Amino acid sequence: MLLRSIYIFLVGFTNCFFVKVSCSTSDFSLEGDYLLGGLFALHEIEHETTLFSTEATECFRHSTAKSGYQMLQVMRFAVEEINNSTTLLPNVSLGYEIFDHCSNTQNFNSVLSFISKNGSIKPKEKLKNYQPKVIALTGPYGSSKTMTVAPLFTMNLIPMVNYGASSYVLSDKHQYPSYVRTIPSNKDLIEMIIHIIRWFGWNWVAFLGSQHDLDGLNVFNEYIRNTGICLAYQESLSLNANYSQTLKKIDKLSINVIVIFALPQYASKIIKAAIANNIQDKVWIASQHWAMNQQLPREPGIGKIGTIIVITEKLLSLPGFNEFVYKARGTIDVGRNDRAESEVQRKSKTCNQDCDYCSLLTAEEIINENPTLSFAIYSAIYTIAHALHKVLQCDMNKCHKNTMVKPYMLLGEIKKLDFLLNGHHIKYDDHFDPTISYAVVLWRTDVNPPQFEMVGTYEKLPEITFTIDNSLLLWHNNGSFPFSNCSAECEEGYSRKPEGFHSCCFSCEKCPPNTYVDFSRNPYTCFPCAENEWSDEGSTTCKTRSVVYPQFTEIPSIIVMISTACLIILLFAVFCLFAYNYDTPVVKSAGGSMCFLMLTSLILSSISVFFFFGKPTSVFCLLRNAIFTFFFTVSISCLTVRSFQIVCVFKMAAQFPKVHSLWVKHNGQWLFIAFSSFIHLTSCVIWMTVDPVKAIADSWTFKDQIMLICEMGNTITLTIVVFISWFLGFLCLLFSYMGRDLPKNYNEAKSITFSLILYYLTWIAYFTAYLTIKSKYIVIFNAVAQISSINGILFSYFIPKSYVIIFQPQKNTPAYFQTSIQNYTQTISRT
Ligand SMILES: *[C@@H]1O[C@H](CO)[C@@H](O)[C@H](O)[C@H]1NC(C)=O
Ligand SMILES: *[C@@H]1O[C@H](CO)[C@@H](O)[C@H](O)[C@H]1NC(C)=O
Ligand SMILES: *[C@@H]1O[C@H](CO)[C@@H](O)[C@H](O)[C@H]1NC(C)=O
Ligand SMILES: *[C@@H]1O[C@H](CO)[C@@H](O)[C@H](O)[C@H]1NC(C)=O
Ligand SMILES: *[C@@H]1O[C@H](CO)[C@@H](O)[C@H](O)[C@H]1NC(C)=O
Ligand SMILES: *[C@@H]1O[C@H](CO)[C@@H](O)[C@H](O)[C@H]1NC(C)=O
Ligand SMILES: CC(=O)N[C@H]1CO[C@H](CO)[C@@H](O)[C@@H]1O
Repeated sequence: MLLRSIYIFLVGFTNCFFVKVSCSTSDFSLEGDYLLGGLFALHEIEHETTLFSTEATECFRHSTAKSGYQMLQVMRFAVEEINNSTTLLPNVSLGYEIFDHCSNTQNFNSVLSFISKNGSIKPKEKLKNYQPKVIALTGPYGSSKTMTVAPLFTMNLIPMVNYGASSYVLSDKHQYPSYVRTIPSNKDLIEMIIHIIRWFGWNWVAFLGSQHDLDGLNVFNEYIRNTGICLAYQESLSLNANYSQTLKKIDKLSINVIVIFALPQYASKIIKAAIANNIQDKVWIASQHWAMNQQLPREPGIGKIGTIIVITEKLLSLPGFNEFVYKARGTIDVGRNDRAESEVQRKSKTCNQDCDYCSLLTAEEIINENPTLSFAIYSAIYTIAHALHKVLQCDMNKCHKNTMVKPYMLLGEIKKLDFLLNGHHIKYDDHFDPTISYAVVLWRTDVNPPQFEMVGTYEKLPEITFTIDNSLLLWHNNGSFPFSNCSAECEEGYSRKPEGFHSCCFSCEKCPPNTYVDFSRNPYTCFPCAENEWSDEGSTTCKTRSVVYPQFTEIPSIIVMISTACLIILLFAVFCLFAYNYDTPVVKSAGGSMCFLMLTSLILSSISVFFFFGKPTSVFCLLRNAIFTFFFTVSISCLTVRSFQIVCVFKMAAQFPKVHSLWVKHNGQWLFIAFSSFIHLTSCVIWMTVDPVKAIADSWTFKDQIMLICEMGNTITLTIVVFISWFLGFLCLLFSYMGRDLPKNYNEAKSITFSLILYYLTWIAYFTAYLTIKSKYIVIFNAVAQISSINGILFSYFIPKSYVIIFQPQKNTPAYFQTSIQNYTQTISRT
């Protein structure tokens, strides 16, 4: 940078003294109390020659740029308006010096002239004493040209109020302290482009920048982070790049949205290449550099390439400008006549500048040029004027003209400015960037002549508001909305599965059952549902499961409970009946006191049925199963002993009298009951402690329900428990079978067999159902199995005896029993 500056300096110096500037009246200069500088590109250099050549560029040798001349006229218009104004700078006149600045590196005489004082430059002069020729300047056009010359102005804090350099590097006030601009920086433009892309929901875009404007691409890459936009293709083009190859690549990648962030000469090459290569139906988003280009929309075949959306500052017309141009042309026309007469005279008119085409342009040609930057130039001049107004402490009528005006003073005032210009707020932020509103403009290439139609706006102040009127947009393919995503969005209930490098490219997968996908949370994951929730395949939410268990109030529960209550009442009644008739032979033959143990056990085991209903808890689970099993087994062991004793009395007493007497002496029946009950109780305790039954929530049987059930505990211990009671039952069956030919009133073979078979069958049925049927009502089967087991014993064993006690008292006498025993003994001895 330093070397370059020194080089520029030297080249400039030499030029400065050779090109002697002295002009009276022309488009390029105006006398005034205070001079402003203006740098406009009236010519365009197609190919810059190498830097290290000592020759200064002569702009007029290069191709013309009519828009530059129009910009120059805008500046002149603004200055004249300010001069005419009686309030802004009363009795103070502004003048200007304007130069054609066409080269990035090789025409600095203008710049050096601006910073010189009375024809010479004193680089080491103090800021306070420094009084260059111009108090401020506007221009040049383009970021790289600006960056090249900026050091010469920023060195002495001469305000550069720029209308045409948008690089965001220039916002850095450490490097460019005196750089002010009236056009948006690239950062703002890129933000705006991203807003457009997001508005239409595209995520697969290409970005074409130019080598001169690298920061557009950098800013774009930085700002699309976290927006979901994928930059599918990017390239910074040089003027002699192979454009058709680039466009073909873009087409191959199915990118339908192309951002062109480049100066007009690049843009027109791209658009022309697109037309030549038959690239069709794309959306082109244009940066403001070429937004309002006048030639491109007239290009034949441009309608085919798709829709062109451009962003630009809100187009603010300059009232009075057209009249100004017409008037100015009138005077120049006179000058042209003069020219015919005297070549020398013409030279002196344009003086420092050679601009042949300038004086040949008609007023219409000037007015019809690209108006994009007009307001930027206009507001740049007004910004300087308002700052000067403050520095000179002007009021409505007069200014303190004897105040010394130094450039750095203007800069300080510009920072604080806030004024209305044509109803538009002019204000600068901390980076000297303007707070501006933009317009989204559609190129109507379908009409003749082509038109620019405003379809949306973007305001930065007071807050960012962005609107597009979708109904105004005419899309290229018969109005159907253009698609530019790498992958189409997944359907509801499908999650994305990444494919390749870009986050926008994915395939879709249906979420499995009991998971859901929530795009606002993470579109790439199927989240599992919570424990108490469920979902079908391909869901976006989970539904709550219903919690089910047999409730007290349900009909089946009520029926079961009522019948259990009846059963208990009946058992209790039998208990009372037997107690009342304790001394009768029927009760004695039925086992006497043992009957009360049996009945009590049966009553207790019936009570367990009530624990099947209501919300299961671990206590309920324990009570419903363990109590029943234990007490019912006690009853069975009583029955077993009972059958055994009958067989004993009648058969063994005769054959093994010693054994019988031992049995009687030691209360064998109670010992047996106590023993078997103890064994069973132990097994029950083991069952309950090794792996206690507990209430669990079954969420796997039904997808939409949680069944509250009791787990059956350890299978082995459970089997032992069941086996003991079943084995006792089996013994009972065996003994009653042995005593099947005993006297009728002692013979319980049939009833015991019946009750035990019923017991086995109901439990086999229950276990079968338990293994096959899945329902909350399965526990009711369990309860029914318990009730019927109890009923079996009650109805086959106790009810017939009760019947005899109540209705056949004649059979309930010792005499009757004696008779039947005698009959039996006779029968036995006969056989
Ligand atoms: C400035 O004033 C002159 C004379 O009063 C008038 O002819 C001219 O149009 C004015 N210019 C502008 C830009 O208002
Ligand atoms: C305008 O300025 C000139 C000198 O530049 C001065 O002679 C004249 O009095 C001023 N007029 C007013 C109204 O201030
Ligand atoms: C400008 O320079 C010329 C000679 O080149 C000299 O006569 C004149 O006094 C100088 N003016 C100022 C204001 O220094
Ligand atoms: C651009 O590349 C294509 C091949 O992709 C080639 O055919 C064409 O000649 C090239 N054009 C230029 C100007 O280099
Ligand atoms: C647009 O519509 C016209 C007729 O309405 C049809 O001929 C043409 O193929 C359509 N173009 C597209 C891209 O759909
Ligand atoms: C394209 O992707 C964006 C998100 O990146 C999304 O909002 C939009 O709906 C998608 N468009 C289509 C048509 O799938
Ligand atoms: C060229 C031009 O418009 N000059 C004007 C500058 O302003 C003064 C008044 O402030 C006019 O008298 C000039 O005509």
